[in-house]
Amino acid sequence: MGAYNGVFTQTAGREYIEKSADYVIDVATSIFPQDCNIAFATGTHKIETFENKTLLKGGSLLEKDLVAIFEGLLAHNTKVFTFEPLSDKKKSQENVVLAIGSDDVDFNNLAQTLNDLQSQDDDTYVYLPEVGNSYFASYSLKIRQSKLGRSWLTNPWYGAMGTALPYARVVAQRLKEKAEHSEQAAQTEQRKERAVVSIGDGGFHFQLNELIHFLKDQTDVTIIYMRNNIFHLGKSGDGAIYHCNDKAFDVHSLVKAYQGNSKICTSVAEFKDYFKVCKQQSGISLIEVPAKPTEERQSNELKLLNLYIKSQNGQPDAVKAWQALTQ
Ligand SMILES: Cc1ncc(C[n+]2csc(CCOP(=O)(O)OP(=O)(O)O)c2C)c(N)n1
Repeated sequence: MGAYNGVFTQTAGREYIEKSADYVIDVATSIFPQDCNIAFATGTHKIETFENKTLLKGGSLLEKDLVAIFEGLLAHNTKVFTFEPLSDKKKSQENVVLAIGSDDVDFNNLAQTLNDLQSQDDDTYVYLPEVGNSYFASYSLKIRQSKLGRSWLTNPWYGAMGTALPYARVVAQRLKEKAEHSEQAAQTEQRKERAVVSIGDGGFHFQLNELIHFLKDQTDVTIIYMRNNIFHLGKSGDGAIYHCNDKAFDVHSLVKAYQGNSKICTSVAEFKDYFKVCKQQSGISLIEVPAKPTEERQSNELKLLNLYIKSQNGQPDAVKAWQALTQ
């Protein structure tokens, strides 16, 4: 049915969940509300308040105990029904952003750009979005199964920046080990996986100490460096405190010091072409994307969140628009 996160959901399953579901088995979600993003606290997550619900909580690594329960259920002789999801084409097109080659690439089309790339590629991308605009934009990513068990990893406490590069370092190490093992075992299935970080310039700059490890370990990573020269998410003024970068900063010289490769990509087409090149390169590959902190360049998630905040602040147009979206 696709990922569900209340009003932020863009998959066809949302309508079914909100209008047709009469019973819910909630699997492995029983964690502190503070640690997750139940519709980013807008109160629009229908599962959260659903009465007729069973919560299944596992206690083993990668939910192996819950997998056993589902294997048991599949083998059980129970009456089944056919579920026909609305096809993605039939659902409302209003929020669907296309990644058009000549358009500038930015947060508004980053997820779609990556989804296009992932859908045409047999290899899996393991995404590591950093808190900031990258984190919110990452909710529209369509992910594949990874050998690691997860292909979207971010800080479990989503408020804290600072983990994307250290997580990527370990993910890249593990992917390298797994690739080496399958080579030794002469396995025919040699699908590669790639660590893909998306990160703002603010978050990147205070984790730079991690970059040396990719060189030392000879591991591979693609870093999407969303450069807007400010700490944008949560910014509430124009003070110098938000200026996390300098226009003269040359990220390419930095990447070169780590024997990596990089390029500035402005259009969606350039981004897609260079992303494919990065996948063939070893070590650090960085794509610098000039991002603009304007409303139309924000991800759908951020636009909705801003609308919610404005409606909570009582702006009449925003109140109306939010009601229309949620009723
Ligand atoms: C350790 C830490 N410090 C500060 C914050 C508050 N904070 C959340 S997002 C953000 C801005 C992120 O800026 P950047 O990495 O440049 O990404 P952008 O939002 O501009 O895309 C800040 C300062 C935080 N969440 N964690």
